[in-house]
This record gives sequence, C-alpha cells and structure tokens, in this order.
Amino acid sequence: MLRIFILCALAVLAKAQFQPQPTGRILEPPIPRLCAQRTIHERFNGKGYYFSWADSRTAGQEIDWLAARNFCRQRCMDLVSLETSAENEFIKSRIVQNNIKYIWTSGRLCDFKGCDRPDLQPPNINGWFWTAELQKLAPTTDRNQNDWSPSGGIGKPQPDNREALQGGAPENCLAVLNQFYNDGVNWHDVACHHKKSWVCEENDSLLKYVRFINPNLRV
Ligand SMILES: [Ca+2]
Ligand SMILES: [Ca+2]
Repeated sequence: MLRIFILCALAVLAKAQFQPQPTGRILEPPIPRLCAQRTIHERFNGKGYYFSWADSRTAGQEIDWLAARNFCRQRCMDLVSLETSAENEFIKSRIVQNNIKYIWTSGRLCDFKGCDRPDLQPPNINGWFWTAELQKLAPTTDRNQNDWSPSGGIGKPQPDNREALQGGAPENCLAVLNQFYNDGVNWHDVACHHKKSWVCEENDSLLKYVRFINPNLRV
C-alpha cells in the first residue's frame, strides 16, 4: 500500500517550480480558454484525467517532461501525481489496457536551488516529490510505500540514475514504464529529456486561480 506523505506546503519547492528551467524553458501558466475547454477522458475520486493517447490531436505523440507538464498546465491540469495505491492502480490499468509503453508523471527529484534542506537528504532517498501537488514521496528505500521497479537497465532497483552513471543526463523525472525491462508496470527514474506519452490530472490550485481571475468564465 502506498501511503500519502503529506507535508505542509513546501514553499521552497513552490518557488523553485516557477524558476526558469536550466534550458531557459519555463513552466507555463494556465490559459483560461483552454481550461474551460479541457477534455476529460475519465474521472477518478472526483478528479478529471486526460490521456494523451485517447485524444486524436495527441494520440501517438511523445514529448519531454516539461512539455508534458506545460500541455497539462495550460488546461488547468498537471502531470498525474500517484499519491495513493488506488490511483496508481487506476492509471496502470489504463496503460495496460491501451498497450502504452510509458507515461510521464509529475514526479521529480529535488535537485535544484532550495533542495539542500535536511529533510530532503540524501536526495536519492528523500528527495523525490510530486511537483503538481508539492508533496513528498515516501523514501525510496521504503519499498512497500512506493512502486519503484525492482529492476531496470542495469538490473538494479529503481531509482538507479543509470543514464548519469553511464555518462549521460541525470534521471530526475518519474515515469511509469510498461514491461520495458520485463519488470512489470511500475516506476522508473528517467532523464527528463526523454519523450513519452502523458497523463494529466486536474489541478485544484490552477482551477481555483483561473476561476478567481475569470469570475464570468465557466471553468
Ligand atoms: Ca493524484
Ligand atoms: Ca532509472
């Protein structure tokens, strides 16, 4: 069972989210018109979800982590955060039913300015969080509180930061992979520049914000 580790608003993380990304690309604000017209493919526990493969405009598209977040955020959603085992199983069942290879989630390693807080150390154990909800994940060593794969590209339990160990980019983003290494359907740390299908989840903060500044728009 995944249990939720709710920490009170992580101000540092919130602030860091809006800082320009290393590449100069930024996290984009919601677009009221797109929020009002957002497509909901399915609801679960009161939240609406969007599956990139279920929309003829995005089916077959694979994009990097930041582009996926921005697609969702423009629509008052964000990449999916898998805070409970029920939600995790729901999303995994849709991935399997539709034979999707892999998806991006909002999960990310805190490895930027402001991440030197003691409670986030060491980052590979305590530094993972759901960016959409600013909520910490259970420690990666707590194997029955998370869904990290027991294996991966070099046969090591996830997160393994494999790409960086092999001289490439750090594996800072959390993807759900479907039998990619014949290891089941579960969580992997993956370099954020990789391109994948994505799942958006409605975001209460963005919806609230857009409703507040557009009182006459039905969002
Ligand atoms: Ca969620
Ligand atoms: Ca990995």
